[in-house]
Amino acid sequence: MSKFSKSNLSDKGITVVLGSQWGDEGKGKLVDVLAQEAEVCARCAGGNNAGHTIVVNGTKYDFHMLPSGLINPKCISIIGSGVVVHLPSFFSELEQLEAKGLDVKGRIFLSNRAHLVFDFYQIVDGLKELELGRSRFSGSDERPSLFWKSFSIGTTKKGIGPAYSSKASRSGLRVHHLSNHQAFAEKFRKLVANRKKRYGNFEYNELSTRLQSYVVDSVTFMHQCIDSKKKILVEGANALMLDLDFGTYPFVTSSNTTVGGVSTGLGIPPSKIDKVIGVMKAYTTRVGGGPFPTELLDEIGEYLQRVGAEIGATTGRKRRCGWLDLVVLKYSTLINGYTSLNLTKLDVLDNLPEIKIATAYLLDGTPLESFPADLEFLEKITIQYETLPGWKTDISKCRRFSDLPTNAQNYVKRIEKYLEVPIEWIGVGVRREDMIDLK
Ligand code: 2SA
Ligand code: GDP
Ligand code: MG
Repeated sequence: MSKFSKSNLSDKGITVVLGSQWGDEGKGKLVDVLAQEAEVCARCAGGNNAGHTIVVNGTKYDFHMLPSGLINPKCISIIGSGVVVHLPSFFSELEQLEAKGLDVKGRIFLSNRAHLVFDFYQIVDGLKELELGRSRFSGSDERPSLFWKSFSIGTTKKGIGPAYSSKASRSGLRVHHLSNHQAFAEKFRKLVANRKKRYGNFEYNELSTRLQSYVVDSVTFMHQCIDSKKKILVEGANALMLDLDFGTYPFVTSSNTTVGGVSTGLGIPPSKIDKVIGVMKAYTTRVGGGPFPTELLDEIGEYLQRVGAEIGATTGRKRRCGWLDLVVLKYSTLINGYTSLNLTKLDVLDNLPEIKIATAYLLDGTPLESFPADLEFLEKITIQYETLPGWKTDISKCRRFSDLPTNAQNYVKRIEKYLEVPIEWIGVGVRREDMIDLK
């Protein structure tokens, strides 16, 4: 039984949790809360570039490739065909969870259509970053990550881009290839031979025998779960502004992190999706390179980084911080069609005397209709901000909307009004229970 009075998950179809900004909004925490009711939790895109941090009963869990639903001992998890899988990381993440006392046996499955990430993809990823960074910043002391015009993407160097590139160019290897050792070895040799010319010699340890008990046809698996009316939760990774098509290209990840990725990454029709929950931070962060219109390079940015503990869960990099950007959120809402929102980390704003929200991008005084495709536009715009008074009160113990100070309530209401989407949860701390349920 859920501790919440009303059901969190749809009983009419699949519930999806997606990042609505540049990632690290707190998707993992919401997935953990919702997974208390879920029978199945699925990942559909990305790989172990993701980092979802969850704190339960004083234990901190960092999920990268595995679905966060694994914390619920009754929840089965599946990694869909849209995910790219680095097998050594898959096994080491499983071992880390087991070391923390989670029994994952028989509860985690992997699509036979998922593409493999090889160690050499990670090397290629790193070398490409080096090349890109160098091309613009050689001989400069400037911090490339602060300049979106830096050609370096600031990837996690987990080999995500090279793996999806191989997939798109039809030379990738998938999980099912591992079941035929000889054919796999031959294909792998070919793949490496192509890269060798440029990036030297690579080796890969075969983990195929160990893997077999985890492998399923995820299309059959998902549709059996749908037909038997199981409660299904999909955990998005990364976020809308990092989507390969709709994000700040080329400063994006290499998968579809938007709602379309749920269908393509799991083999389920959009009509089976009922709820799409957008997770949004009460301010904005971005890790890696690329444009960030509301970025704060001052002491408020430092405050948000420090108080929000904004450090990459996968790479340990400091996350860049700035004001909430409703232009981004509106664009995000258009694409993902959120049925509700989880506003997170509102507590991080507790000590600010005033808080700004970006409400429009102005070009020669006229608001842009939406977030621009051409990043050069961002150089020409001015940002229209609204300033709201802060609340200067610790809200971490608030559990009902009415417990929040009036100024915090007004901040929430302003966001809801602008986006025209109901906020159903508000995060006020890192722990599972630090959540206001507005339903
Ligand atoms: P990649 O590695 O090819 O996917 O990198 C491409 C861009 O996508 C960004 N990216 C992320 N942004 C936020 N969070 C991510 N996960 C980790 C976390 C990040 C970390 O939870 O903190 O630890 O640094 C994530 N993964 C990829 C990346 O920064 C590039 O801008
Ligand atoms: P994800 O990638 O979207 O799952 O987010 P991450 O786990 O990478 O980053 C979110 C961070 O914020 C994690 O360290 C969470 O423990 C923390 N967090 C989540 N929700 C809240 C909240 O409401 N308040 C505070 N203070 N921290 C939160
Ligand atoms: Mg994260």
